Amino acid sequence: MPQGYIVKALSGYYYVLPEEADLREAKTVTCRGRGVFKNRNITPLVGDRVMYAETENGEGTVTEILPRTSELIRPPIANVNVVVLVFSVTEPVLNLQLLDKFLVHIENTGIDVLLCFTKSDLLTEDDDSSVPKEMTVAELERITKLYEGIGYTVVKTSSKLQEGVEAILHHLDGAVSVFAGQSGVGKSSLLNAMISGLNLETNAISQRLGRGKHTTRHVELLPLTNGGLVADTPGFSQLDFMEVEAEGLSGCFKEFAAIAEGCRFRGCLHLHEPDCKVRDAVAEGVIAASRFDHYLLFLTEIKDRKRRY
Ligand SMILES: Nc1nc2c(ncn2[C@@H]2O[C@H](COP(=O)(O)OP(=O)(O)OP(=O)(O)O)[C@@H](O)[C@H]2O)c(=O)[nH]1
Ligand SMILES: [Mg+2]
Ligand SMILES: [Zn+2]
Repeated sequence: MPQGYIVKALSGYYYVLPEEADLREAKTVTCRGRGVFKNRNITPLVGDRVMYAETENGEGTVTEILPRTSELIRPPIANVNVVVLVFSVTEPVLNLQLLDKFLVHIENTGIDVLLCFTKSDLLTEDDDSSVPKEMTVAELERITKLYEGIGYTVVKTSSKLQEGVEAILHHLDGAVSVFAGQSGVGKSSLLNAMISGLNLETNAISQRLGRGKHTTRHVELLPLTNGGLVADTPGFSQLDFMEVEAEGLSGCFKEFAAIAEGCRFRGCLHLHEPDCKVRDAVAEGVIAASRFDHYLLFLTEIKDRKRRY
């Protein structure tokens, strides 16, 4: 029985890309799910590797879902190896608290992350810029060093100038990846710059609201010519900590992990416990203050969430 990847799910149909297909042709087989899936509460996801049977009308039936290596809930997608976390240097303004929140969620899934700063063409040179929302070259450099120091790969791009596009492609070689980030940061624009002939809908940010308006509305995996698959996703601005526990939060801050092993107490929350090495590291500047501030903030959010239920 043939195998393939579900690259799109829409209105009860699964679009399956045959495994051996020439990715540049990207001819998919339109499939229905097997009847028993519904009874067993099985939902095929975009990214699923499946077995399918071809039916007489040229369509098909997904008969089996192969074991998943990962499963994301938002966006709903399976078998992702890399999340490309996309933030624009400005428009919308770079929000490090939101960036750290996304990172916590991704670290919690265990999937690799590639950090991408878009719209580098909008960086300003002057440090005492009169427009406060603008981002300077030096400031982005500082932020890049911070996240590289933690161990993340950071790529700076401009879809407008076609800058950094090759670097992104290189990092996604052969992977199943997903673009995540706020609405309007330029995810679809970057994909258009990466894949020749692609023309995803993109949209200017509403000036009045100062944020994007969710131009991309569904999840779809697009073939990269180097053999990878990449998904554009609708941007989202709200994330909650439904899946992260207070005890697990520290472990989602990558640079805390090794240091926390030196804390006197196992399960130290780095609040007021004696002999807390994480707090020491913050005082010494080894851990960035912004990261620790966000840790404390998220910890409070998690505890408040618990109280509400
Ligand atoms: N100056 C500049 N503008 C860009 C760049 N990339 C995207 N934009 C603009 O930013 C706006 C939003 O781009 P999109 O690609 O639609 O953003 P998105 O992240 O896909 O947004 P959603 O689909 O709503 O999540 C558009 O007006 C783009 O023209 C860039 O590299 N430089
Ligand atoms: Mg989009
Ligand atoms: Zn501690």
